[in-house]
Amino acid sequence: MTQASVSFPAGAGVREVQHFINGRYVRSESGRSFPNRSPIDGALIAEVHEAGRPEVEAAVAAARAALRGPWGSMTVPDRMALLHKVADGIQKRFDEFVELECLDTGKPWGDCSHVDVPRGAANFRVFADLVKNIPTEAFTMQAPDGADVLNYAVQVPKGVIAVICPWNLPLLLMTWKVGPALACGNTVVVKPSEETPLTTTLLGEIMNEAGVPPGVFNVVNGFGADSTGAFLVEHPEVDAITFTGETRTGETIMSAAAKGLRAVSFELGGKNPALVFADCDLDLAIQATVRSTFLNCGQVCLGTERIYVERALFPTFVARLKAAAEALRPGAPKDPGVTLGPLISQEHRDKVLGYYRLAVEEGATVVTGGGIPEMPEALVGGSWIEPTIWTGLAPDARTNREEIFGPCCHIAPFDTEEEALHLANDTRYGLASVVWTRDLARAHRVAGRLQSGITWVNSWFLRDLRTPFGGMKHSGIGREGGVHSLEFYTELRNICIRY
Ligand code: NAD
Ligand code: 6OD
Repeated sequence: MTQASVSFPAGAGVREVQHFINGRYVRSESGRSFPNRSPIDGALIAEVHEAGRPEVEAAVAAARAALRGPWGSMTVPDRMALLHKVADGIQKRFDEFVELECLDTGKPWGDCSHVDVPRGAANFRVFADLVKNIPTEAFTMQAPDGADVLNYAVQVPKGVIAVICPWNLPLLLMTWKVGPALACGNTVVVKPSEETPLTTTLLGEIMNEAGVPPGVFNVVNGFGADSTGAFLVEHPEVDAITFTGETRTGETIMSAAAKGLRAVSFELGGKNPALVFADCDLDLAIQATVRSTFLNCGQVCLGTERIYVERALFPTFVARLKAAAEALRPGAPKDPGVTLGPLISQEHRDKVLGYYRLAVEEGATVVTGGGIPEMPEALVGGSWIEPTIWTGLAPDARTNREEIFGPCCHIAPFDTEEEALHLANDTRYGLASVVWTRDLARAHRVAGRLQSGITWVNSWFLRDLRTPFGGMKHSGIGREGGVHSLEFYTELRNICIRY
């Protein structure tokens, strides 16, 4: 593997992950760092510098200054050309990004090279192309004295954007925000998850290689509460905050954002339902539900944790999903045939195993899984866990109501469309839902009544990046994607000229 030259200077095989501020990699003034361990075997993969207030201060100051520099006066075509160069840079070092993302998350190489890294590049291209083609509103009118008037709207950057990211799709979710933020002319300070700092930090090199001016893209590494994340969102020179993570963290960040009345965009948790009607294409439904429940070891916010199946199909569906779950092969990212990685950390595994125990206490029948798989000796230190399916729980069981964020789901039967809708919507979350049916009229009817930001019919995790993305209820605030991202990352100004 190519060792990244600047961000991870090799030191006895363990990377040193620094911050990326004003176009340079820097260490923490305090010398404080924390270990980054592989979820595959628990091995130490990096020492990560923890940004204190001085580093956050420097990053925000650099981002503020960059708004006044060449970046601020760059033409839109030039800015968009730079963002395409960033995408090219990710593609040029594709394998390095895949390697680092796999190292940090433990996910299978195939998943990372088909989903995470291609989307990392696409997130720059899509928004660069979109911004170039965005129209503006303009009206001509007459003033009372008959003078001509041109009244039009212009979009200007919001300023310095704090980007706070989770660990499940580190590069994909970070660039999903950084791409549009930069396309709109803002500057960013990114705080990757403490669990997954590698690809975000590497992106600094790509920015420099592409010629993005210093200070436009900054990275501060560290923890959330009482650490880097909190220092960043509290910083008065941050103009807006975009965050992906847990609903509870969103509440904390929202109170920090209240000071100074900063805008927020939140992509939060979910407890997503799938409704499977007896007339569905069962092969397709099983194939996609295995992905929606177990992809990334169940650590996808759009993943399915509650499945409702029309009673006639219930036993067959349960048996088919069980067989498919048991066919998943856990293992290291590059091992041939591996389809399941570990959970992100031992701490997260403890949380998920807590739910595995709770489900049994709440009266669940364990259809499959429920524990820790036997792994080869070299991998026993990893945070491996069995894909798990339950039946038999009451709708108000905590297992059925709280986001687990692991490779698990509960399957329950339903008798009528109305009942299925009631069960699906009976949650405080509203991120995603899936409907499986061949009946087009039903598809429209049910999709229209589901309370979630996105509903997939006969598919999952498929969408045009120009469409809105976000959650209802406790799953988010605002929408990103296409012009909706541009709404968040710009201020819309009204200019009225009498001439
Ligand atoms: P998390 O909320 O624990 O952490 C997310 C980020 O916030 C991390 O970088 C963390 O350090 C930081 N953070 C924590 N406390 C903070 C504070 N007080 N101030 C500032 N920053 C703080 O989430 P996670 O465990 O990393 O990710 C999993 C969660 O993310 C799940 O709930 C999942 O559903 C959600 N998620 C949602 C989406 C979506 O699109 N809706 C996408 C991915 C993940
Ligand atoms: O595809 C995306 O843009 C997106 N935000 C996906 C979120 C996945 C959650 O884990």
